[in-house]
Amino acid sequence: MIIPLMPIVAIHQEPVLSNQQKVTLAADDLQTFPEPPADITKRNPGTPAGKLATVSYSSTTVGTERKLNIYTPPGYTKDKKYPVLYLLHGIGGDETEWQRFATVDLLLDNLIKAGKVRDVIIVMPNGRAQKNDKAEGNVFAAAPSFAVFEKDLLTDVIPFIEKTYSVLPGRENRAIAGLSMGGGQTLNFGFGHTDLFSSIGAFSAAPNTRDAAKLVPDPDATRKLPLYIYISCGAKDNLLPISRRTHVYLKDNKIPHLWNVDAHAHDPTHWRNNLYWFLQGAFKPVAPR
Ligand code: FER
Repeated sequence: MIIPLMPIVAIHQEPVLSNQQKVTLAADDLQTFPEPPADITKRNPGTPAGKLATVSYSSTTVGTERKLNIYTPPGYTKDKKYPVLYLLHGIGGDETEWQRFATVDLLLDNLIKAGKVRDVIIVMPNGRAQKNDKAEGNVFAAAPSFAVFEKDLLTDVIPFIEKTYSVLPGRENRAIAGLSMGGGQTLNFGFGHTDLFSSIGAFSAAPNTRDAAKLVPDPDATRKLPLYIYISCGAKDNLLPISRRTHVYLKDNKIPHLWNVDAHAHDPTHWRNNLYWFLQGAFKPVAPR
């Protein structure tokens, strides 16, 4: 009998960044949030389960049908309306990455059951806005398409979600967060569209992050907005200076934000843990000061 060989499928990971141990910490690079309990993504048989689905939308930006993953909370019904988090992956990922790295469905089921997070929809799109949006070959070559994704998100993804799902309108009900390239997209798109988003969460933001003065050109106006800003990076991640320069600018300009430097590197544990803490403050904007 001939047993067919299974094809070897390459599972993409975020790039392993070199010299991770050589990061020098500044005095206020502190761990604001503790390590979460070990069981935050444990499947608990008695806990109501949300649904994870893959759906397609027509992208006028790219000119193709594109896929996104979406989590709807337990008991999701058209009779209620829900806030939405747009959650963006890294340079080596796609719409499946957050689920693979953080088991978003189990994380949310547990947070909702514990009363720590409201019923919320999580949209995980593919942030590589080009015809071939697979994470293949030299993943860095697709970096420009992560900027093009701003248009796809605003003109294609959000309108599709808001007409297809039972969604609360308004900036106070939209959050954006992401890891690495997706963290840079989050800061660029989030600060660029504070009329659309009230919560911004960037974990291990990559060098696609705009310079802070371009990101927040009018600090006096931004300071007055009800805006929840959460920035994190691992102490062993050599991209730390990117996040730190954003944090320092916000701090110097007295713009309220959270800054969490934990002991991790450029890795899924950092992303899962910081999504866990970010979510517990999202949709509850910090009062203007
Ligand atoms: C870079 C280093 C890292 C870069 C992007 C990344 C575009 C992204 C890493 C990731 O998403 O994990 O110089 O330039």
